[in-house]
Amino acid sequence: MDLHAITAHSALHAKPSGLVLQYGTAGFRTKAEHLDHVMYRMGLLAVLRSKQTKSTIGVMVTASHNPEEDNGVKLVDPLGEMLAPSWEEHATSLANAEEQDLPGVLMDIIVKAAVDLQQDAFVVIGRDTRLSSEKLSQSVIDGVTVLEGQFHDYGLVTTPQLHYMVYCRNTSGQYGEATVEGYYQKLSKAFMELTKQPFCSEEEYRSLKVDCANGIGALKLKEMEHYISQGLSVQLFNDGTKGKLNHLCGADFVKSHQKPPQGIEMKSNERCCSFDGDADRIVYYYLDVDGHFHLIDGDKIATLISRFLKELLLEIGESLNIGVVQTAYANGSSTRYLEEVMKVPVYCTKTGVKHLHHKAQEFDIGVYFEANGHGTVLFSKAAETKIRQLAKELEDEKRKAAAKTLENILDLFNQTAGDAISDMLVIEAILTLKDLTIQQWDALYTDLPNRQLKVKVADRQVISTTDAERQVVTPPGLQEAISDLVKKHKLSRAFVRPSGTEDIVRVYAEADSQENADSLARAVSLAVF
Ligand code: NG1
Ligand code: ZN
Repeated sequence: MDLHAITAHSALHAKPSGLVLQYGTAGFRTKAEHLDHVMYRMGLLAVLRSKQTKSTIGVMVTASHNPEEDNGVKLVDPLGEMLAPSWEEHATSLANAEEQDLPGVLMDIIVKAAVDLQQDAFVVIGRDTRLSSEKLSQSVIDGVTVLEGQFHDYGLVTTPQLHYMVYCRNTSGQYGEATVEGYYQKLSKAFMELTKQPFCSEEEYRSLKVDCANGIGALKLKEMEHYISQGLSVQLFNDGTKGKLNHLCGADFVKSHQKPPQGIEMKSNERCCSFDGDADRIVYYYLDVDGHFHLIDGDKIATLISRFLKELLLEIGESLNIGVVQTAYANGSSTRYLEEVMKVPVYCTKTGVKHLHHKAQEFDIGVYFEANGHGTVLFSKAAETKIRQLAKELEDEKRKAAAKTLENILDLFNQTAGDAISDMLVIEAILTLKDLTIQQWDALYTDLPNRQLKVKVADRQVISTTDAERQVVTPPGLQEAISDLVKKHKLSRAFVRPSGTEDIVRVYAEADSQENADSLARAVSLAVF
């Protein structure tokens, strides 16, 4: 390790003195102009992590649904999952080391994590379409090469595509080929097999309007279009040719404003969906004949999928266990429907997909979705083996066909991360196979009116929580105040937590009417102040 080179290159990516950043829910995120040093250092860290795990590590440059001016970076661990928590701490100390302390902090990590410097290292890099992303990813590469790591730059890819690449590379191609074509081939093969049945050809099912948030999803969907065009015709809006990234469009805008994005033409009852800026989230929606907007969020996506999976298992006659994982933001109606009507066990974890992902790994089939549309379905190795075996060996034709459908669904889901493209294809396949319209899907249950607000406070870290963020621990008195406010309404619930990606406190409230949800959210915001 050439400390002199590390310091010399670091000077080209100098850290603004005094700037402190935290590796949060989704890595580092802030204004792009403050991130150059972080990128260089995450290049260094990725090499160390790669040496330690003897695996390929991913680095994704994106700030997802945040404004164009922002950027961010996160590391992807060997199996395509989020970086291990102990390494998040290393990431934070490395990013915050002042220039002169950098070699010391680096050595400290090497010792603490028992990194064997003689090991080879391989890092794969991806980025979103932000103007700042290209230069920032070059800084990552600078960090990788100064530590003599090998790398492959995938350039413009969606976040879940980069997760997929990491997993493919670390499983010797068993999961799929580690190229974007490999990704399109794997997904489209499963999708086309699912939708090839003759009754699946009705026009109504075959067209979908997609708001791409003016982000990477547009480029990738265009590339993929011809692979799936026999089964689905997608019409792209906000494809980045005119509008600004995530501005008045995209999944986060639609979910938080509960209204259609700008730049999409919607006719009543047409099925529409929105991706976020790095295409790892998706929400659906439509306008009814009266022009009312209906949002179908991550909770309803999870419900559609788990219902479908449960029915398939019943047809196959196989008792694999299914669990659904949500966060405190899940609409109360969805939890009730899953538990009481569908009789599926539901678990609540802290916000951030790494928590949901981890919990979902406990089941044969773990369905996890955040209300904002970030999620996927995980199949345990044993469940996967069983499903593939059933699809091959079952003698009863009907059961065999159901097992084959389940096998294709398994292949269509991205097992590493929430993926807007993969989720969209799964949903489209399910609607087609079940002959369901978007209205019928929406009618599974009625969302409780809800409101999310952001509150700016001097120090958001004074708020700490427990019970998967549903209860406040500190500051004293705040939980009592919230509980008293909640009691004033029917079917109500409210909680607050410090955001892991923005310098704000988030307030969530739901109640029996929109007016009550709004006023509860406002009252709770005042209590936070
Ligand atoms: P924070 O800022 O910690 O609430 C937000 C989302 C998360 C997750 C991350 C990462 C909400 C309420 N929070 O986290 O679900 O997606 O961003 O992108 O939607
Ligand atoms: Zn995202």
